[in-house]
Amino acid sequence: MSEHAITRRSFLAKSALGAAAVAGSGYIGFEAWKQAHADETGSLQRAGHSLCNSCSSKCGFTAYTRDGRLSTMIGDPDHPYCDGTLCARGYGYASIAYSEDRLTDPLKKNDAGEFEAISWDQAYAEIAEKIQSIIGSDGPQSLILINDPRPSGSYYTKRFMNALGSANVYTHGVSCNMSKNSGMTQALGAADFTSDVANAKMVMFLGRSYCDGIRPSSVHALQKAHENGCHVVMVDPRYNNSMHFADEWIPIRPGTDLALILAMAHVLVKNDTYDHDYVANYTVGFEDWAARLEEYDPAWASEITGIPAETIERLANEMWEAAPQSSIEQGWRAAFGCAHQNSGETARALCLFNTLLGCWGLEGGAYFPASASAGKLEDPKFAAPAAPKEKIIGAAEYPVSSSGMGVSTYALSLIPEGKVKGVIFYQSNCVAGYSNPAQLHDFVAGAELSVAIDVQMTETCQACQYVLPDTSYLERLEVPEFVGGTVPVVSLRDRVLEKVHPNTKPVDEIFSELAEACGVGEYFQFTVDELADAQLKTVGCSLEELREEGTHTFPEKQLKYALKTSWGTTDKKVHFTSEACEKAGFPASPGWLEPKVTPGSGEFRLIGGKQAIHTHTQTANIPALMEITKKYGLERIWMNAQVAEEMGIKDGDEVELSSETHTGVTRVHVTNRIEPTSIYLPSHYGCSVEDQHTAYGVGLRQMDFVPFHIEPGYGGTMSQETLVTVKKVGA
Ligand SMILES: Nc1nc2c(c(=O)[nH]1)N[C@H]1C(S)=C(S)[C@@H](COP(=O)(O)OP(=O)(O)OC[C@H]3O[C@@H](n4cnc5c(=O)[nH]c(N)nc54)[C@H](O)[C@@H]3O)O[C@H]1N2
Ligand SMILES: Nc1nc2c(c(=O)[nH]1)N[C@H]1C(S)=C(S)[C@@H](COP(=O)(O)OP(=O)(O)OC[C@H]3O[C@@H](n4cnc5c(=O)[nH]c(N)nc54)[C@H](O)[C@@H]3O)O[C@H]1N2
Ligand code: SF4
Ligand SMILES: [Mo]
Repeated sequence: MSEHAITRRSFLAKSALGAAAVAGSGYIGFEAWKQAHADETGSLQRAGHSLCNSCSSKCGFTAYTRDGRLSTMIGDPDHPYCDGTLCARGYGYASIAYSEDRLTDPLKKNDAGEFEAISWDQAYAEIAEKIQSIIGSDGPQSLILINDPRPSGSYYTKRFMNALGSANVYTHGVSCNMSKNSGMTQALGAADFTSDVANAKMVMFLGRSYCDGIRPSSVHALQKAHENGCHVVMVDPRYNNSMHFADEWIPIRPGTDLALILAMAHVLVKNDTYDHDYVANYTVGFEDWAARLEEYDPAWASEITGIPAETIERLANEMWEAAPQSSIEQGWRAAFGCAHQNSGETARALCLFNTLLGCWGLEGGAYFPASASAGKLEDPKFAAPAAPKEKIIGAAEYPVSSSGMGVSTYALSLIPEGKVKGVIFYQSNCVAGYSNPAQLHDFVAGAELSVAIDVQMTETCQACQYVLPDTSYLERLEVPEFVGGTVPVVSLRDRVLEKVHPNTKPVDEIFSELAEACGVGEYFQFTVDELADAQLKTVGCSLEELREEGTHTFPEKQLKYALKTSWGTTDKKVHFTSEACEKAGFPASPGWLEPKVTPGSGEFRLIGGKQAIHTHTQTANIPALMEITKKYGLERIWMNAQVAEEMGIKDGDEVELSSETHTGVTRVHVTNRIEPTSIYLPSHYGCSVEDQHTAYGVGLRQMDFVPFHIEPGYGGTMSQETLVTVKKVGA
């Protein structure tokens, strides 16, 4: 245990974060919970197992009801992401089932722009007629579907669109991690490695905060790293909440992480301190990068990043001294998931830097999780529709983007010219979050057909002609979810509550019935129960067994540490150079690429970031979570204290925030916890839908301040390529 771990932990034990983290190291089992609530447990019933739907981690838990109402949830000890603890959002979001703002009936927009309830039959018939008419006139490729991948969502949306003949199924990737994953794929032929932080000697985080952008198992790993004396470095324009478990804060100017990586790589190559064997045996193109790196010394990077040259040099040397038990963590969203013009190239460089450390696959280095998946289903009723002949729209225009996620915003931008005519959204608030909301609204509103399937009225629903009400996640069984980890698992989202609103329908029914109406019902001649059972039988389990077990582990597939020597690229090597990148207009190996915009005098770069108690746009309407926002003024923007003083702005002042696209008024939090060229706007606020009675009008929405634009080659939304000014209201 490192020296300061003791003092920090005793401090932490008093804080909410500490309570969660400490609980995480020895999870609170049901027996302990029952004892603590002994006098209330009269009619408490195990209602079944489910998966949280408050974020993409989909943590597993067992649900308990009292008199049919959800009473408590106990996180699975063996779920790779949950690791025994749910986060505050997991508990808070469960109340969505009972939200007064739930959608209860299918809706159609009338000529006055107001929604009216219609029957399911009418909704299916009208939507199907429009789908068929669009296919008849323009072909199936003029239909697109955008979804946030969830177990049943991923299965049914793809099946439905492919049955119609369209390849255009998009995720939320453009505004999450698509650029990062695409850059990594260019270097490694794979994305999504895991830094083994709990066992590492040194880990560097580039704008990834486990204690803000929460996944419980990651928080636990970081706590362990800290206790084990790992040297944890947070490179972030903000002193984020993961600093509780870190040793150093390295404030950096947003959008400049690529310069930092290039300079650290320069130091290793110049000093000849890199893993020669690994580079010689398992990589190609090193010489090209080594030559390119010559110009990127720490003094050069210091000018760009604002980090002293000595610090860059020291960090590079320390990473090498700790190697191979060191790595740069892969990041997720804010810094280079989709943020800047250089996001994809930053991710590519990051992988190449880790390659110099020789850390791949080793304990304390960076590994790819073990995985499990369902086998092929033999019963012909599950046979998939033929794969569409054409590629997803955007693959040609953004050639190094990950086609599995797709450039949804580009596809939407083809609506005005008539190349895309119909759009369906499933569990996606695209309009509020994927790029500039006003522009996205106009695109969607101009479509010949637009449908949103959601649980509450959102900005995306408002832009559509039809809105279909899904059940809440607690009221439906879904396709089993296979999750990778050190021990991979399969886990079940099941019905743990009776339907709260009788006229809502679960996702599997909606797509199966809509398929029937569209004339492609032959691909949906099974229930989700039958599908789940058939999938589980391919891995030696069954629906009945998983209903009991909740999360089923595959211990025989447990991860074994071993140097990774074979990669997913064509020649199975790590690629320091990429032909695809070169064709897309980038250098063969990563070099410096400036962000699109750089602040001048009086301007700031607007950065976003998660808060531990909210998810994207979907939890702001949960009263218990919004209560916390209001109590602590969490919707405020952050401004550097010295800059604020120079501008005569005080903590709590009302300020006007303006960019080229939007102006809004909010309060300011003046703090030393942010570097001077950045303004931080928390990601979860600014809901503009009056029907969300709790969320409406609180705070500002980050994406309003960002113009509609797309990262060249990689297709990301460039969510932080915008400049803002700040003015005290009344000044
Ligand atoms: N509480 C909560 N947890 C979540 C989610 C959620 O919505 N809420 N969503 C989940 C999902 S889908 C995702 S993608 C992840 C996101 O997880 P993260 O990527 O960790 O999320 P962010 O908070 O957006 O960004 C992390 C940090 O990057 C910093 N940053 C911003 N710009 C830069 C930059 O240019 N360089 C550097 N070095 N740092 C920068 C921000 O200040 C912030 O502290 O979180 C997951 N977990
Ligand atoms: N403003 C803003 N924009 C963002 C982010 C942010 O934090 N703020 N985060 C970015 C990131 S990292 C990501 S991953 C993406 C995420 O983008 P999305 O995946 O679109 O996430 P949300 O914005 O939370 O919207 C989720 C939608 O699903 C709905 N929903 C919830 N439960 C159900 C259900 O059971 N069934 C159905 N049918 N719908 C349901 C919610 O009501 C909400 O409208 O957004 C990105 N853009
Ligand atoms: S991290 Fe929190 S919100 Fe996300 S799935 Fe797990 S418990 Fe739910
Ligand atoms: Mo995300």
